[in-house]
Amino acid sequence: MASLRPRAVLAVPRWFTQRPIQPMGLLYLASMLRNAGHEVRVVDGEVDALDPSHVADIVASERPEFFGITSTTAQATRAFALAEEVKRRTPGTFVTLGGPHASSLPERSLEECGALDAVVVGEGERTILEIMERLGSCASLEGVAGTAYRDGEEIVVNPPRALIEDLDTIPFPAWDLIPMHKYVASTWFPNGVKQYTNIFTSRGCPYGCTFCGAKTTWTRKFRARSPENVIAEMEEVYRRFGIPNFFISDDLFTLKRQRVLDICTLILEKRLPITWTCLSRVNTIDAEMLALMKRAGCYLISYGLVSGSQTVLDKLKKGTTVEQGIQAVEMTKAAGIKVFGSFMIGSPGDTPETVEETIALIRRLKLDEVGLGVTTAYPGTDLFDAFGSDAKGLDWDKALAFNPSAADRSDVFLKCTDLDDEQIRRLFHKAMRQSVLYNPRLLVRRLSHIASVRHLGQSARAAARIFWG
Ligand code: B12
Ligand code: SF4
Repeated sequence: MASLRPRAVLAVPRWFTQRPIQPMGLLYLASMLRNAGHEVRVVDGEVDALDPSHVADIVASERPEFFGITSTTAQATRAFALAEEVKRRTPGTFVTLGGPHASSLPERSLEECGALDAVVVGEGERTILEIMERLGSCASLEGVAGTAYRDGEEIVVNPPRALIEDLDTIPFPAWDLIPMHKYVASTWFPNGVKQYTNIFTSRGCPYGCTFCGAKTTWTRKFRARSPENVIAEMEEVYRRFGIPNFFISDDLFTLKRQRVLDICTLILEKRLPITWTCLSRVNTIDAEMLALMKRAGCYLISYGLVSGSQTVLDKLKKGTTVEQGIQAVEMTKAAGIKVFGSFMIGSPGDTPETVEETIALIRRLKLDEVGLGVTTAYPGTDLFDAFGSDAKGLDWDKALAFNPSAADRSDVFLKCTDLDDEQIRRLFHKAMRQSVLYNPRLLVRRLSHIASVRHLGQSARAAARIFWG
């Protein structure tokens, strides 16, 4: 007899990232659904280059009860287009959006995309199970915490869902549902490393940087998995897929010192031959900790250095100093760990002079990798509340303004500075040029990590835009 259980298809909309990243949110949801006995399929439209019509074909053939899309703000227009196509082809399927964009703007998402039956706000693992139960009994989403839904012409917003207290209770991501070999490692890993896996050992960050949207999904509460549970996941990935490289994508992996030491000690005790990278914050590390991290396989640490101007750091409520940033970089290099530094141009308080301070800092630090962005008021951030919440008719497709790898992005999306667009463009390109020109090692690293003809083309176009406008 055919199963009467509801089935789900979860999808990432096609986009244009240089290197697609495993859709961790969907993989967690999928493993949760499977554990509860539901059949589930994950479609990564980005890694498999699937347009909405292709994904809609898959959904039409599967005829699932539930179709869920994940999306950041930069992907929202594509996510809406995908929802419309699926709804048009398979009207009986319940169509939902989750992820940072829906969590930041639930009502607006339902208003802007008529094909969405509901959106999920925040942590999704328990919410999706409850939605599936409701769909199974044909009931509405009335009272389902962490959702907003359409009830006739009305949009109903339910109360938020309580966070999962013990992260160890969440099953490991369902990696077997995606083509793991297609996710290619970047300069965040040693040359020659082809594959890697994302891993989250904690959720949330207590700090209050005004440009950050992490609080939308996780609140400011920090929750962590036990070191044993983290190591068990690493061992499983290594055993099942032969992948010994991990990108610890936690908002702030190094927040709890003892926990980091415990994880490193376990890696060493188990003699796991792994390489890993992580995201950190300059006031949460010290020499002893870095030395152990290095011994346990840490290859690179990414710091949000943000600006060379203390005034700008303070305006962004970064809560760290330029000097702490310099010391953290030096300490990390001294431990033999590579450093990725992220900077932003066009923040509140930025003037041509403060941007020059940022450029001077980038030149001085001679980082192994530099990430540069134009400060953008993304939904879910304090900056959005200050600069963007009243803006009407925003084109989410432009939310990656000035990202040099994004084709034809030349206007600033929701800027938060007095600098005009032309000044931002000029200073941004100058910072890009100088971060490379004064640091030839960085150029060599980037060239040696070019992964495909598509990637080569994107990189060449980006370089042309930076060097010749
Ligand atoms: C890894 C990462 C990336 C990767 C991959 C992005 C991707 N699309 O997966 C890379 C490096 C490419 C990247 C790039 C960018 N990123 Co990014 N990134 C992250 C990071 C650190 C982790 C994402 C993740 O995997 N989280 C873990 C999983 C478990 O969480 P999740 O995806 O949110 O899923 C949970 C819930 O949201 C929900 N859920 C999610 N989807 C769905 C779907 C359904 C149907 C349901 C029911 C539930 C549900 O359930 C899941 C489990 O609880 C987050 C920070 C963060 N705190 O999440 C930033 C973050 C998502 N990125 C952000 C930004 C701004 C960007 C960029 C625009 C930066 C830039 N200027 O270039 C680009 C845009 C890229 C894009 N494709 O849109 C912002 C998003 C803000 C916003 N409103 O969009 C975040 C929140 C960072 C921040 N702290 O502000 N990013
Ligand atoms: S930018 Fe980093 S340190 Fe600041 S709030 Fe976000 S995750 Fe925390």
